[in-house]
Amino acid sequence: MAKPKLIVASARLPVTLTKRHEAWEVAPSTGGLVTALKSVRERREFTWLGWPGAHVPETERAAVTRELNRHGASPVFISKAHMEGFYENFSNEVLWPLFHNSAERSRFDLTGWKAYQVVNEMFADLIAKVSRPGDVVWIHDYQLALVPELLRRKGLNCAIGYFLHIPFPSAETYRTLPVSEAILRGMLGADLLAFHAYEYVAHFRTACLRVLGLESEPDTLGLSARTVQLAVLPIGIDPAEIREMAQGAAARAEMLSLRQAYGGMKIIVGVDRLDYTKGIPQKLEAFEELLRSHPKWRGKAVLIQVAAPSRTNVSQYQLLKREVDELVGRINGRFGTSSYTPVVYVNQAMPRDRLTGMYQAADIALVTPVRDGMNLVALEYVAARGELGGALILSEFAGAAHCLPGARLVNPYSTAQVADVLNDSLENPPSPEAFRHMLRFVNDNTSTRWANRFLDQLESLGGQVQMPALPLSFADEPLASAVRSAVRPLIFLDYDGTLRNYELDPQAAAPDAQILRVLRELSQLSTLYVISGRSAVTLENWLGKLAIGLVCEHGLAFKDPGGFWQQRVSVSGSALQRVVRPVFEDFVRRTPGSRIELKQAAIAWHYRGADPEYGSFQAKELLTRLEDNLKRRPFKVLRGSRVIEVRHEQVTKGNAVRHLLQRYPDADFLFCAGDDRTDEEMMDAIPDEWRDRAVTCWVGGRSAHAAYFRESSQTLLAELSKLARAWQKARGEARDPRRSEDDGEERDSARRNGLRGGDGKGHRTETSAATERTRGRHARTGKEKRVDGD
Ligand code: ADQ
Repeated sequence: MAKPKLIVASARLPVTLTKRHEAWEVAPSTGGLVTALKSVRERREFTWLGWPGAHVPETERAAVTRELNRHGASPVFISKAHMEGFYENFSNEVLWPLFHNSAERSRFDLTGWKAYQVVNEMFADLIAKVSRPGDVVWIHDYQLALVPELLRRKGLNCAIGYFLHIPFPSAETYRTLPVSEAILRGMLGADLLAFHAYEYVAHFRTACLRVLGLESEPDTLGLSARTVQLAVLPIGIDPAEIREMAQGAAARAEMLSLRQAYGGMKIIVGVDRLDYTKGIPQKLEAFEELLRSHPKWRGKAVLIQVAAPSRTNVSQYQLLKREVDELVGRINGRFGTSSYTPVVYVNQAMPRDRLTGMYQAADIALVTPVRDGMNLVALEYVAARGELGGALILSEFAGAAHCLPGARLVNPYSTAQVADVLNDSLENPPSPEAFRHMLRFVNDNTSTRWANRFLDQLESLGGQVQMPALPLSFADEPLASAVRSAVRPLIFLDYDGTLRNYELDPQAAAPDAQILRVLRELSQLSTLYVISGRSAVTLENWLGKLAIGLVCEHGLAFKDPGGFWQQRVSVSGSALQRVVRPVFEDFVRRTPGSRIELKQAAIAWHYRGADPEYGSFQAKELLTRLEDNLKRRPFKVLRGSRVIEVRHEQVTKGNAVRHLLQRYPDADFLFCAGDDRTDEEMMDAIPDEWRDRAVTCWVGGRSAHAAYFRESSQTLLAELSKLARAWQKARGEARDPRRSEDDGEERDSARRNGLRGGDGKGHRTETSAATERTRGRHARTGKEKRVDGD
């Protein structure tokens, strides 16, 4: 079977677009990513999306698109103003410095952020347009961090992968970003999130914990509806291409000319983009220190520093250029002679084959970024030297330091240390063994293998990401006919995360006017239950005025529409009090900011208010303690979002659903929606004989437990509103909605829909006054089931 299509998105298309004689010409360019994807492109259908690198007038866009399509590329046309905000400001002046641990350089600006959102949306729109279900989407780098989540919101049924080419900063630095939450949520839209080094994964996990309160494992992060895979995949280069270049005329000429020019001298090379992350001033200072503290190298060692101009219109880069110019002048003035120039500074991009020749001529490569995602120059030096061997002095703050154990690692901020290591490397021949170690890594971890590993891992998640669930739409068949023919519909809805977004403070999640309106409309047309983990008191306060059924504490007690509260399961709670409460109290004492919540049949330990990392650590220990204490007792431990809850095993939403379905056997349509683990129980409890009349919906993404999904509470509510209108239309009952504000109408509405309880007696309908009297009270019935932990 042919592989699904691959859609790659990067800020910039790997092409050069030029207008010549009124016609646009496309010249494919090379680069690490192009090489990495070369063999993938040959094996499967492929499209590359990105900005084409030129501003194309509206009238010429169709022609340019056609031309780019011929090269397997699709352009995202971005206006000059948007490009300035999206690329120059937000990407390069905000995210770039911040992600390289330099918060003080980061210049947040609302206009840039808005443009970033707009452009990310444009990418997501185009991906949605060119993709088919089952395709694979691979998004690259910090410029497109929002795209994964935007695609998910569009309900794209594709595997979504994201690779970050730059470091992820420490959580302390990351939190200074004013839109830290949005960027994390954007990235978390991916099924697979990969980084160059585990250090970045660790920072990312801490940021998710501290900013979003999300816990994770080293390789996975569980969201309510799905799991995000985290991976360490350091990028590689194409060593064969470098070996080939090394044999070519340009490389050989470069090498010979350098050897001739600096005969008898040791050659140290530095090759970088002229960027403040690359540590060029620090490198120059270390070389100056070498010449100062080890005078024997004056006239005997030369530093050839090639610095390709970069982002030249950004002021910080202009300042850096001036600083480097001055430093070079100072060193050459201080130690140079008429026949010796200590620093040879080339402020240009050099052709790759000449760079290869330069590496071949160099005794030492000096790579000292103050922060770098990976650093390809280090890998290129190793590949170019090959069997010649050589010495690589590498900053411990480059991702490459995690992969090249044969390198001499240095702290670029320590001028004296770098100077000493330089001296040592100049004095002593490099260890061939250490170099072979690095060469093996470079030869094994080629860019092609890196790309294949990423795609294999992304596609191996297939079962998880390509779930058959469809976006819920009551207007589309077969749902539309099922809705039209439903005479006795039944609706089960979870509350938190399904009807209402989560709030940091659970008590702040009261229903808004829209939720109340939708529930009210539906209650007049169906039998509706809100099935929640919340207490009866909270549900009563928030929803008690509506003519809907309520199920509290995951099924402990229920109230029929317009009826009394009844406890379905009787629990004494004494075992919970005796066995679990002391343990929880101990953890409250030991974990500042945490607290206990006592429910009728459950005890919960909330640690959202505790230090996020310490809270998670304590939660793990608490789980181990509970496992020991609760052996062979009928309790279930439930891990929610920053909460651990212990409750009787009989009290589950699944049991509540089974119970309700037995009471409504003549329902001809069941709609059930939820968003978290406890709702999986609810969906899984629907018996087979109900399947052909049941519609299940997951909120927040796809789930194996539901046939349909909606992206958010907002979109579910909109759909439920449409459902109500469809029924109103079908029953010719469309009424002025303002009238339903009246409580009296609500009381009547419970009776109006045709559904009766399965005991043949229907459920009790109370007067408004009686409902008030019983509000929040748990009336025991003779039929309740008694369970206890003793
Ligand atoms: P960059 O920041 O661009 O990439 P780097 O990994 O060093 O950094 O790649 C630079 C490339 O440009 C290399 O292939 C190098 O040979 C070339 N280059 C550098 N200076 C040059 C010059 N003067 N003339 C010509 N060519 C020059 C981002 C991240 C990195 C990560 C890569 C890949 O910042 O950390 O390694 O993506 O993921």
